[in-house]
Amino acid sequence: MGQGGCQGKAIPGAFHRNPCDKPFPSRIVAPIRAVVTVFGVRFEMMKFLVLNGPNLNMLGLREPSIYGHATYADLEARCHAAAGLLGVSVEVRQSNHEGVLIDWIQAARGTVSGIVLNPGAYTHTSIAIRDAISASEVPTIELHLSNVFAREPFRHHSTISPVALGVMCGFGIDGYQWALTALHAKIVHA
Ligand code: DHK
Repeated sequence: MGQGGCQGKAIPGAFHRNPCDKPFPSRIVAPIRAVVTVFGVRFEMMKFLVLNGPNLNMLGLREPSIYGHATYADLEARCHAAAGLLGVSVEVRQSNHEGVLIDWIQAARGTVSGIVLNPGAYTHTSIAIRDAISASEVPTIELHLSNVFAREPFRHHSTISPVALGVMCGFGIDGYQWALTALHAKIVHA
């Protein structure tokens, strides 16, 4: 079904109310559902993607005074816990390669309801990632662990922000939970 339609069949009493009766703004695609089977019962859930760019695999080891002591495994666990609370499914991925991130963003088109993206240093340089977000038409929240505006001037510019639904920065791994919550609310209440 095309943009603005409802992908999959909503199950009454599933994890969240069915938002399919609401019109979606043109940039926000329909709430795409992933099918999860629990004890033989089929649930359809919204599917989110959390993408992390270069050096985020070093979390916990890398400049902890800036990025915190939480590890990448902690970040993944936080995202899965947040998704559990929201009743959505989430996949958390990391790559040090711009092209890989672009491939994932492109593949999200029509298959994922929303993306939380920490592009790492590509935030400040990558027109290609910005174009991939525009092309995918998947609502995307830009996220940074650190408060980039309190850091070096070269971190104050983002190529991503103009095409992002919103920006979260400065809250460490807590930000991932809040970004997922904000994405969910934005889609459900659109
Ligand atoms: C992570 C990076 O790797 C930096 O290059 C960005 C961002 C900030 C963060 O705070 O998560 O400038």
